[in-house]
Amino acid sequence: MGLLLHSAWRASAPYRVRIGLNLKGLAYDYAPVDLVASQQRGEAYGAVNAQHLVPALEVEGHVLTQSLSILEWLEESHPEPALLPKDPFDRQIVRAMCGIIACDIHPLNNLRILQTLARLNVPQPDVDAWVHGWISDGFNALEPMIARHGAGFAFGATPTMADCLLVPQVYNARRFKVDLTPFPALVAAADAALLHPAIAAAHPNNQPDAQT
Ligand SMILES: N[C@@H](CCC(=O)N[C@@H](CS)C(=O)NCC(=O)O)C(=O)O
Repeated sequence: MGLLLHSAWRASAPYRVRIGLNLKGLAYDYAPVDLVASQQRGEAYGAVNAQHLVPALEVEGHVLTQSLSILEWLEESHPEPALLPKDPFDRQIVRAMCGIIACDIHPLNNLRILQTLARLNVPQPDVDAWVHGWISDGFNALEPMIARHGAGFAFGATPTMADCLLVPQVYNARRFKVDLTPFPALVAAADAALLHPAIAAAHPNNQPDAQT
């Protein structure tokens, strides 16, 4: 099966999908989209993803968008190794962890939101407070969940979808210099996950379009 991932090295939504693909052991081709140059807003990329956001995953004539639903597709089409636990209540917890990041943190800190704040002339200290506030708000909810359910990874002792989302969000938090000291369990899980070879390979610095 040929897979082509439209990605951007530092962007967290494609980073989630790279982790998922690597954990499933699936090789893919990489199509870089330059977000700084606004390539995602152009006609060419719009023909791939009408929402003008990365990631998009091309597979067998289909174009899959929305990172969470791509991860769900991966899980359904390639069940092993499983990224969701077997028990329905456990699966729900993993999906809730994903929801905190994908629905309640990331959309508020996305590039287009930060560019909107800049256009509205919001002073930089207020932008920083916005970013830090929403990340910390979500992490406040995640920390006790990971402390309770994590056992090396965010949930349990093997990587799940929660790690696919947590690792990029912690990368983002560090990039924006968020104080992570109130979140020891969360940080420990994210840092442990980074040692997993499949997750390490998905790191922004290891992408063909990395600018370090
Ligand atoms: N909910 C979408 C979010 C996708 C998204 O926001 N991607 C960001 C990069 S992390 C993007 O393409 N931003 C470009 C922009 O804001 O113009 C998903 O999970 O795939």
